[in-house]
Amino acid sequence: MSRYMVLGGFLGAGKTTAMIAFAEHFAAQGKTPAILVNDLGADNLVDGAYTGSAAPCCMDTITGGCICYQTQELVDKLRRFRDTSRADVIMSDIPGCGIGGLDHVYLTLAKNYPGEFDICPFVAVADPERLRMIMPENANINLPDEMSFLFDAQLREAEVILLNKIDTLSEEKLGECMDFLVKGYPNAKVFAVSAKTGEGIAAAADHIAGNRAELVHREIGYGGKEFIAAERRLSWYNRKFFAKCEAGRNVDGNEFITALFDKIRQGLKSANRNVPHLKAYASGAGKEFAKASLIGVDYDVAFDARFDSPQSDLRVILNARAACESEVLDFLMDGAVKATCRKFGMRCHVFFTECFGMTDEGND
Ligand SMILES: Nc1nc2c(ncn2[C@@H]2O[C@H](COP(=O)(O)OP(=O)(O)O)[C@@H](O)[C@H]2O)c(=O)[nH]1
Ligand SMILES: [Mg+2]
Repeated sequence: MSRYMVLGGFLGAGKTTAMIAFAEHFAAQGKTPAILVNDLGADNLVDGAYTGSAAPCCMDTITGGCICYQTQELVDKLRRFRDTSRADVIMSDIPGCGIGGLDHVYLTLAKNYPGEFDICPFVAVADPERLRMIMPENANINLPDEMSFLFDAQLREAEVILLNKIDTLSEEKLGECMDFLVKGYPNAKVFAVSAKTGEGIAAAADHIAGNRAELVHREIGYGGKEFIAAERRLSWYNRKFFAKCEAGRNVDGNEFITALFDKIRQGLKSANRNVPHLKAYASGAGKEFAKASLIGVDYDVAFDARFDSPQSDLRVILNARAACESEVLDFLMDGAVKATCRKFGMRCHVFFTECFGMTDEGND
């Protein structure tokens, strides 16, 4: 029987990076891991492209909505991983607000497909930088107040909390975060990890894969007033475009992405909006690709992969999950893409764009 685990957590907390790190760990143990990438929009996902390139395992996607509300498709994909790929550990993430999977995925699978999947403890990935908003320091991290509800609800829902990005923390700060999580969320087992460096990943992965979910409902206010208020603040933007130099010319693809992100950052900052997660995956004419992330307008652009050589053209997938109205986001993103292409002397062909608020028609 395949084991199945779901990782919840806020935008940019490190769910995708943690799934890839877990996959590396399981593969090194001789297991066959698989990753199911899930998102709300159409199939133009940075996470899908990046996981396909970077993870040592099979991967598939479910797009167009959360796995919480696509049980039949989820079960089809899980069965295919189990029966065709012979996967023994399957991982997937929860998009959107990053909560609700315990009821909508775990309890639904247990009730409607009893005995089919070995369900592991429910996981929340927490970014220490975001935790500052709900910790005693009550930090202003330039996100809407409504997000506090989500950060807390994610942790209350979890049976296992991964305090991620510990490579960025001092000993003192790590102690404070662990103390806060262990005392504040006594129903969860807390692991301190860095999905980036691999620290703590083996112990956390073995614990999750070696245990079973309790399969008991936890009251987290899903669907309530605070939940809806938080959802209303978030919008999704996905674009796929092709940027091409004039014949004989090249650009530095890493600089292109940095300039694009800076332009988006500027636009959002001047509109007093934010982007909890902005992601780009760009591939060139050859096999090289770059992937970058920004977890807010006040942070640095982080590259998970870079181009080593100049590129004559770039196929770019751009995903933003923003605290911004969808109309404003659409306008700003389009302007930033076009301005950046102009700056680099590239022609821009847009293949696909979608932009929606989480509570716009059809999405709530
Ligand atoms: N420093 C550091 N960065 C991390 C770690 N895990 C993830 N990141 C970075 O955080 C950003 C968001 O990670 P991602 O896995 O895409 O988050 P997701 O939205 O939860 O799937 C990326 O730039 C990652 O490289 C970590 O352990 N340490
Ligand atoms: Mg992700």
